Amino acid sequence: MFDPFLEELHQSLLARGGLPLQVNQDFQEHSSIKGDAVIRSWLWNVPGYRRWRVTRLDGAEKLQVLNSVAYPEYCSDMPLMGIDLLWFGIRKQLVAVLDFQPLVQEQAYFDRYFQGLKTLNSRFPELSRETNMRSFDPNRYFSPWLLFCKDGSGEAVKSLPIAFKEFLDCYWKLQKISSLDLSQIPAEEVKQLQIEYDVYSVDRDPAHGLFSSYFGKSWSHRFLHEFLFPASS
Ligand code: BLA
Repeated sequence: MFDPFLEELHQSLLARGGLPLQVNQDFQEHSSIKGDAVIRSWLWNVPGYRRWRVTRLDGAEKLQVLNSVAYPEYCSDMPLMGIDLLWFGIRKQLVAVLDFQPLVQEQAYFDRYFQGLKTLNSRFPELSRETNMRSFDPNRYFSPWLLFCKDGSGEAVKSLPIAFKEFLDCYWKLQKISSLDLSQIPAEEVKQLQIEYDVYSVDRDPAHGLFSSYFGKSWSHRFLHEFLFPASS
């Protein structure tokens, strides 16, 4: 069900001068032990970003996932872009998280980068209802205006395509803000904060259990440490 979103994202990357990079064969495409799911990943070289990864997990009617993170170059203190879309077929539930993941939780930083996301958040209340984070700390690498829902009513599914497109458009605009207004966090600090993002996320990400059940512990451990959050190892 997330193929149109994947297509939208990839088209958007191409339009911004993105070029696909070779992904390690082990991670490019991998089937689950039982053969009931396939996980595929892409890496993009996009001007202004040091890493842009995309992962799609197709577990047929049981589970669908689209996940992506953009890491800006260290010379920009722009937020990372985080996408985590999950569809659990058995409980007919959409879990959607879209955020500009802030490097720091400071008012001046929020004022600089979050006007657009703030507006988007207020326009899509059905995608912004969830407040309860069990594994992550909402005050670390998440913004107060993230789009976050766990919805079984079908309401959020309807508005997701338009919200997704606008979310991407809104993120592209940050590059302009960042280039007009010189990065205020020094590059060395941005680098440390991006590394900490990987170190923090690899421990907290609730994908661990899910990956292990489909792909076994060893592959999942490598995928998490080497592809999803490479600065963690
Ligand atoms: C939640 N993400 C989840 C959950 C799973 C994943 C299984 C729990 C869903 C539930 O409530 O039942 C799955 N995470 C994945 C998968 C990948 C992954 C499959 O990284 C990799 C392919 N997660 C992100 C990013 C964001 C994010 C970039 O990877 C930010 C936008 C957010 N995911 C996020 C949040 C939750 C979540 C906030 C809710 C977790 C909580 O309750 O603390």
